[in-house]
Amino acid sequence: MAKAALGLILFFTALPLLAQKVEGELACRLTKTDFIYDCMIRISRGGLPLPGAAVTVGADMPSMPMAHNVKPVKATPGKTPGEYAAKLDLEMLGEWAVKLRLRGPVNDQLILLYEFDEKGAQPVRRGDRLPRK
Ligand SMILES: [Cu+2]
Repeated sequence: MAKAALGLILFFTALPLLAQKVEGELACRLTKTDFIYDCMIRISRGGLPLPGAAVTVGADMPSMPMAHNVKPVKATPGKTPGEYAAKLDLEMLGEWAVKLRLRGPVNDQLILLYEFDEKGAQPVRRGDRLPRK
């Protein structure tokens, strides 16, 4: 009885999360110009590509609050559904919090922590995530 109730609770709490969870990932390449990266952003909802969103991309350095002022740019739809392209003009190498603002099929905001180096960008894996703002 208790087990069934627990199962029911898990079902109702997990289902909307799985169905709605919006996730993003970046694939970036440093261009010939210092600190300007060509980025492909992949956005999914519930594991499926999410096309048709208006995506604005900003960036900030968590370790240097107020030190940078990167102007948010609009991403353009890529060749594949759920892909968006943006050029990020970052001011230095290091760990950046890339902020994605989504409008359209979903209104959401994602913050992706990436380490930017001479080649591209790698996700920063940590136990805890930055809180959503
Ligand atoms: Cu900095």
